[in-house]
Amino acid sequence: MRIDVVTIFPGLFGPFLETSLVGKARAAGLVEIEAWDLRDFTSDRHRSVDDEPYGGGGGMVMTAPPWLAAMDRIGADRSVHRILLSPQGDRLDDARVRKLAEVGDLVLMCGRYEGIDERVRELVVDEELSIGDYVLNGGEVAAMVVIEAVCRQVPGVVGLADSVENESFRNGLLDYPHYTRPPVVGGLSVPEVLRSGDHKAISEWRRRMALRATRAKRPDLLDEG
Ligand code: 9D3
Repeated sequence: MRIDVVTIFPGLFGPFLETSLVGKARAAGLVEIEAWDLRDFTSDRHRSVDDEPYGGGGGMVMTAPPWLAAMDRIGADRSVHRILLSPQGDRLDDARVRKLAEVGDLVLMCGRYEGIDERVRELVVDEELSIGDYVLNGGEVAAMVVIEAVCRQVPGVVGLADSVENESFRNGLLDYPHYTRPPVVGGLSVPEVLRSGDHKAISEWRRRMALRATRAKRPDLLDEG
């Protein structure tokens, strides 16, 4: 799995790519991720990436040439799947994440300002994704969401394949409640069954609690299943 990110803020990705599961996956050579600076693909003295919109109106629009130059270079030697993160995109969900993990070579394009010149979309974008109905300042945080979710699906990244398999959304249910030491916190005890050593009873209790949580908070997940 290789992921290239193109952004005017490559610095945002530094610690993110080095920390936790994503950092370990890279260190283990399971995923290769690189953040490119869009301004490195400009050809003017000011390295500008935006201009005023044709037709007027407020705000600025990202110009096409740096994007086209970046897409010419990234993936020139191989076949890549180019994803534009944008509020107009299809909503990201677990099914889409699993599909992306199977693609292999992804390029994540992070927009800023009011948006990108429409011709970039027409010429080089394969897929457009949003992470939800709220306004972000640009695609960078959304790209991190895609990276983290996709990396988890790469075989070997999550130590036990089993834990991905049993994960929330995979079985269509929300998670059951978790407890660890100490046994009493603020007067609240750990449910007795979890300390019983009865693995069958524990597993039944967890299933029951997962169903209860799903019914209460996300009944839509039960309808679909
Ligand atoms: C306030 C500006 N909006 C006018 C209707 C349009 C707009 C343009 C650019 C709103 C947000 C953005 C920047 N957002 C993204 O690039 C973005 C995003 C998001 O805002 N929400 C959820 N997913 C994504 S993916 C990329």
